[in-house]
Amino acid sequence: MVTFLAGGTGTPKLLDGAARVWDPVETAVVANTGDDVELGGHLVCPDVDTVLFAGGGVLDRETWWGIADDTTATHEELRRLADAAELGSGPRYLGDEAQTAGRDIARWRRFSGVGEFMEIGDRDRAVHVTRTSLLDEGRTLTEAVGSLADAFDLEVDLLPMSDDPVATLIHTEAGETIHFQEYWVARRADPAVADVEFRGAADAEPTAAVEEALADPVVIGPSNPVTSVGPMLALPGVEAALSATPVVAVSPFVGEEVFSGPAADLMAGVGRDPSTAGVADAYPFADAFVLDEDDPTDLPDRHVERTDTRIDDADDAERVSRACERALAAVGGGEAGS
Ligand code: FO1
Ligand code: CA
Repeated sequence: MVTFLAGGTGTPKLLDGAARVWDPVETAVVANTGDDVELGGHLVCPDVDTVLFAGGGVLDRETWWGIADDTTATHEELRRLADAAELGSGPRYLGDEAQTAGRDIARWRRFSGVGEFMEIGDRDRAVHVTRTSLLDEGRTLTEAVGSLADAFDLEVDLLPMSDDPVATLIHTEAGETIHFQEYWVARRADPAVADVEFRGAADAEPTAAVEEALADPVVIGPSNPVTSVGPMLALPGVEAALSATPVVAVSPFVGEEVFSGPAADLMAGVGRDPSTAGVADAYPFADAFVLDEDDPTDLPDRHVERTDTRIDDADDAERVSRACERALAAVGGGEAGS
């Protein structure tokens, strides 16, 4: 058995080749839910859904979110209605504390559907309607995602990190507090980041299924350590569980160069070195690292495997997966060379 921690695009790209190395039926994928938003009444779980759609063979691989060739008729009509009625544009937070049973957390991820600031495809929306309806019927998020995984014929066990809400909030240098999706989608990662907060994480729990999965050897793909992996590490008990099991992490950096995305700005924003060395500091529990062959970083107290870590296709993902497998074998997490 092996468990991946997934968020953003880094680990999902690695998973494309992981099935050639580890039996997908014996693979668990714990997905970040700090990016989740309730938008127009529907719970959108971007990092869960990237794994869901990739595993189901329907992911839009240009963007690494949403469903390939999806239509956007409903989204366009939502925009048209807002324009026509001059309702304005951009994210609109819903702050009704009465609906949140005194918990401040939910409203930080709850947005009006007016003008729909994120583009939700028509088929993608069907997933959000189904998920939200299952929650409304009393299922947990883990159960709802399990049903969606059945619908997409997923082989891996896809586990949201928690059934409790956690909201990744960006504190900007300008003094604002905004949800990650406002920072990323509406502001195009433009505001300078002063700090990142995982609101609700201290009161949230990893699920029993996640706790069980974290007893197996763990692979952290080249996901962004701050907003993709950080929310999982902020849950009570997760770092302790990772300290007690073999863990290999793939650096999303080559030295100080990041492959893609906002990882460097976010690392700097939370006071970490935007580099492989900074990732190693963020993952003190990681026994091993897979680093790019051109990465000059020396990690004397960890086992290091080197390969070309750029992942553009399934063959690249298989190569990096094999390096992870060798690294895990070296630190007591299974056999190499299968
Ligand atoms: N990213 C964008 O840049 N623009 C969008 O309009 C957008 C919509 C969207 C809808 C559903 C979904 O699951 C993801 C979506 N994303 C969009 C991606 C998302 O903002 C981030 O890439 C992830 O949260 C980071 O992991
Ligand atoms: Ca460990």
